[in-house]
Amino acid sequence: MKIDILIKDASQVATCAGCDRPRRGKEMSYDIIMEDGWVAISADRIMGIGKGSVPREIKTDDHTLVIDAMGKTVLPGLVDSHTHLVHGGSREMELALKLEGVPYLEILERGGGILSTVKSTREASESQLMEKARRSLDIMLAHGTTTIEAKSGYGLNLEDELKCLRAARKLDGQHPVDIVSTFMGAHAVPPEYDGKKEQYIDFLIQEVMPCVKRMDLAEFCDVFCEKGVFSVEDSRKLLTRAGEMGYKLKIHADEIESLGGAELAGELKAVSAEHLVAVSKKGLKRMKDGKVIATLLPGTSFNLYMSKYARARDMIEAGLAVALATDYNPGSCPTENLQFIISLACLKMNMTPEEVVCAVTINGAHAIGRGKEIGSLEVGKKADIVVMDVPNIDYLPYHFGINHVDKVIKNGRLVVDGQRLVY
Ligand code: IZC
Ligand code: ZN
Repeated sequence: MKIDILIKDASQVATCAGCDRPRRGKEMSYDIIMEDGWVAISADRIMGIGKGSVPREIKTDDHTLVIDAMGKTVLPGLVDSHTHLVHGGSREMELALKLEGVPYLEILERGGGILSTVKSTREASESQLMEKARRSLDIMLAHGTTTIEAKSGYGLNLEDELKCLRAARKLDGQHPVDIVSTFMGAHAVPPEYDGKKEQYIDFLIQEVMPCVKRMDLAEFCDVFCEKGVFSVEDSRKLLTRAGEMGYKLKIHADEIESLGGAELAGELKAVSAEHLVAVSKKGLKRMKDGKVIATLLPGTSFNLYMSKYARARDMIEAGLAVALATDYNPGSCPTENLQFIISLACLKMNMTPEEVVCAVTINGAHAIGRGKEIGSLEVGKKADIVVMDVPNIDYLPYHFGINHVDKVIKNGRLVVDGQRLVY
């Protein structure tokens, strides 16, 4: 077989291989790493991987790109399983309020926060939204992220939700980063439905969700279940109908207040529950029973000035599968850099480097329904691979705040070389 790319002599290869479902509890830390390894790629697939020197049957020729990864670490392309990619505008003006101590939910109550981004998003054209999102995708790719999830939820009417979802779908076709879309019309109640939340929920269920599904613009449905936004009852109604329409389910649960979103995720067997900073013990138990992935977003705690971070250790000890993501959005977490999240997860949530690597690769892939294709380095999987200029995975969280990426291979193609985009 023709080898298009051969990566050899890597000091470590984080394979994350050998488990065809999310890794739970202790599974998150064993058999993640292979010392001194190589990976062979043919077309868009991994066709060989191993330890030590490359065996003779792996035949290279003049056409093979040979990457010497001596002193470097090879990982699966990072998966950012929770982002709010497509939106207009920015919210740096909220920084001063935040510094004065005004809470996130109060800024939203005053008509700012999410609603200020809704205004900018409605004012933007589809191509303006695409150009802004494309710049973010480039930053993500340059930092080693090869697949993301992207939520709608800044349009909050039929036309503007469709505009954002179409933008994501077009970018998925045009940009090397793959995008899995989530419909999140239940992100906030828009101004035209102020005081009429029930009617807004009915509008989503009767008009928007069936239309998005018919146009095949989103695979998942998500709800911002939070005090003053959507209650557990609202979320149950929305997500139950979403499930009947064929959406897979996610839920922003117990981010700021312990409402019971995690319990609901377990009850509805959601694929994942996100945030979970204020989750109850019962919530964790229900999630375990429902095999719900815990998607943790420590960048949000960091950026919202919260002293509390999600209790990752309790979750892992309870046997849950944990994924980590940026939550990239213009308000609570304006960063595309998943490597910074890796550092926060270690330093603020006591996760080990092995657990963190698992959480941004194979578990992230399962959290967006792509665990069979990506997230680990094994024969037959898609060749989405990052070469980091670090001698081992411990170095990633340790040397924080910088970009460690040397090369990125997406779908078997070199797309980042020496930190420069080359696609
Ligand atoms: O725009 O503030 N938490 N949604 C739920 C967000 C944060 C995004 C935002
Ligand atoms: Zn979010």
